[in-house]
Amino acid sequence: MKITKAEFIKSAFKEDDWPKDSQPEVAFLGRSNVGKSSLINSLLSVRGLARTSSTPGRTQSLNFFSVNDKFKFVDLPGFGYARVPKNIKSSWGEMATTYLAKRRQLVLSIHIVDSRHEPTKQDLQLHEWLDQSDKPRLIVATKSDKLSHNELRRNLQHIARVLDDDSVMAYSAKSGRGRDELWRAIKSAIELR
Ligand SMILES: Nc1nc2c(ncn2[C@@H]2O[C@H](COP(=O)(O)OP(=O)(O)OP(=O)(O)O)[C@@H](O)[C@H]2O)c(=O)[nH]1
Ligand SMILES: [Mg+2]
Repeated sequence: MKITKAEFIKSAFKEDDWPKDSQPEVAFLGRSNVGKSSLINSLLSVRGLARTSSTPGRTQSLNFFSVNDKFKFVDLPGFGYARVPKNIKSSWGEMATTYLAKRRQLVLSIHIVDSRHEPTKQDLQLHEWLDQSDKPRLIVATKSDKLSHNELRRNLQHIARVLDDDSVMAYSAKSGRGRDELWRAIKSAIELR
């Protein structure tokens, strides 16, 4: 995919704030600090477009990015971060699940997990939740640069088994590993719409 234009559009804290046009949207979901914003920046080759941080819980609204004036990326808040204030914590579920359930523009959900770690209870919940909606989704195991070849292979198999899904893609925002493969999947989801 050739990126000719990538820009931040807006942060949405409620449904009213969602963009009104009908362009297809790809959502990025996963545990806090797993690397959602980094993945978006890596796909778009723009450093700092989606704000990243070593402080988990950085992204607390739905952040919309426009790509090539044709489709959008949506950076969803990370779940499972214990130290965010309670009101924000409970609003994750609400904001993100409302978006996932209602958004007609959503053509693909990308569930991001850490290739080093066991999927959490919340990963399993999200996975089940996405299973029940009939929208396409895929699992991306990021930070793969932090593992040896053998560790990565083992962990990918493990994640695939635990989440009962044989299509787990390895990714690294640092090296760009998996970027072409993921773009192919995104492209076909957008075109199939
Ligand atoms: N080595 C390595 N580090 C990564 C990779 N992806 C993300 N990181 C680091 O992981 C940390 C969290 O990344 P973010 O992209 O901010 O994670 P996030 O999921 O958007 O976090 P929240 O918005 O807080 O939920 C940052 O310090 C990143 O630099 C990767 O592929 N490899
Ligand atoms: Mg983020």
